[in-house]
Amino acid sequence: MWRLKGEYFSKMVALNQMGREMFYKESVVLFKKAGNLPGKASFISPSPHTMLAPEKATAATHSLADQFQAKIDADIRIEPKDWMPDSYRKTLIRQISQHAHSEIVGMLPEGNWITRAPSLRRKQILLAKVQDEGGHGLYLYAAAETLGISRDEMIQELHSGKAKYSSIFNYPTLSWADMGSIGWLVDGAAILNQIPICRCSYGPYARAMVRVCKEESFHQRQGFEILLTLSKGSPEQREMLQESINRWYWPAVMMFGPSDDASPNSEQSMRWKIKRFSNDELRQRFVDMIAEQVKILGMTLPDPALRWNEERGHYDFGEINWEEFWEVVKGNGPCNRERLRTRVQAYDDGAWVREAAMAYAEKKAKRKLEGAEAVAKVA
Ligand code: FAQ
Repeated sequence: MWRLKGEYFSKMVALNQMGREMFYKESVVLFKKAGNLPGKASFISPSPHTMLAPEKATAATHSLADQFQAKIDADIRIEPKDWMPDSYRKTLIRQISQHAHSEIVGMLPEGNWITRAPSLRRKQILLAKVQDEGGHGLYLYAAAETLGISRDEMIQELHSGKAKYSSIFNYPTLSWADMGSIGWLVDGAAILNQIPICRCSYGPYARAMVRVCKEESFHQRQGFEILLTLSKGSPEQREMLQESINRWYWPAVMMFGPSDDASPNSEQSMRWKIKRFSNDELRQRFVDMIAEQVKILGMTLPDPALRWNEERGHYDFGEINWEEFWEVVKGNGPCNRERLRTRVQAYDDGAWVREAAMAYAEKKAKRKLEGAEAVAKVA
C-alpha cells in the first residue's frame, strides 16, 4: 500500500511539475499579449499582489476579490496557496469531492461483473478499468485536500448521505451488455464533461483531470468494442444490446445535471471558470455524438423525438424525465441504498488494513528516528 502511495505521489509530483511548466508557458503568452512580461519568479507562486501587471496591482485600486477575478479572467490558474474567496473554495470542495465519490461509487456497478465477464481477456480489461476509476477517485480526493478538507471528512459526508455522487451509479447492471453501455455512454458523458475541466481555473483539479480524461477515453472505446462485438453476434446478443442501450441512454443524458435554467451553481461556476460550458451545452454535444455512433452499432436510441435539425446543426431530442432525476439525486433511485451500504461495509471491512498500515508506518518512522539518534550519539 505504501509503495503504491509512493508511486502515486511521485506521479502527482510529475503531473504538478508538468502543470507548473504549462502554467508558466501559458502565462508568458498571456503577459506577452498584454505587453508586460514580469520575471519567471513571479509566476512560480503568484501572490494576489504579483498576479497583475504592477501598475494595475496596487492594493488601493483593487480588492483581493477583484484581483482574484482578474486573474481568472486572464486564464491564470489558482493554486492552493493563493488567496481565494471562501465561496470559491467551498464550491470546489463540493464539486471535486462529489466527483471523487462518483468515481469510487462508480466502481460498484461494474465491479459486480468482474467474476461474470465472459472470458479471461474481458475479466482482465474490466478489472483494469475498475482499478482506474479507483485511481481517479484518489487523485480527486488529493486535489480536494489541497483546499483544506481531509479525506476522512469527505468520506464521512459520503457515508452519512450528506454528500452527493453522480445519479448514474444508482442504476443496476443487469446484463453483460451493461458493461459496454457504461463504457460507451457513461464514460462517454464523463469525457465530454471532464475535458473542459482540464482548463478549470483551479490548478490541482485541472491537472488531475488530464490523466483522468486519457483513461476515460480508453474506457469509452473498450465499452464500444464490447457493444460492437455483441452487435455482430446472435439475435439474443443483439436483443441484449438493444435492451441495455434502452435502459442506460436516458440516465446518461441526465448525468450532465439539471437544465441551465434549473442549475443554481452554473452561473457562478462559469464566471469562476470552474465550468467552461453549461449543462445543456454539454448534453447537446453528447446527444449529437451518441446519435451518430449508435448507427455503427445498427441499434436505436429510445427517443422517438430524436432527429437532426438542419437549421440548428444539432439533433433535437425528447423531454427529459426530471422527476426521475431528482428522485435519484434525493436518494430514491433503484440502487441508492444498496450502493451506500456496500461502500460503508467495504470501508468498515478495510479498517484493519488501514490500522495495520498506520502501525507499520509508525514502527518504521520510530526505527528511523532511533537509528538517527544512535548515529548522532556516535558522532
Ligand atoms: N447526479 O447547479 P448544478 C464518471 C446536483 S464521473 C447527482 O448544475 P453543478 C466516471 C448538483 O451537485 C461522473 N447530483 O450543479 C466514471 C447540485 O447539488 P448541490 C461524475 C447532480 O455542480 C465512469 C444540484 O444537482 N462527474 O462518470 C447531478 O454546477 C464510469 C444542482 O446542479 C462529475 O462529477 C448528477 N448527475 O453541476 C466512473 C464531473 N447533476 O451540490 C465509473 C464534475 C447535478 O448544489 C464508471 N462535476 N447534480 O447540492 C460537474 O461537472 C458538475 O458538478 C455537474 C453539476 C455538471 C455534475
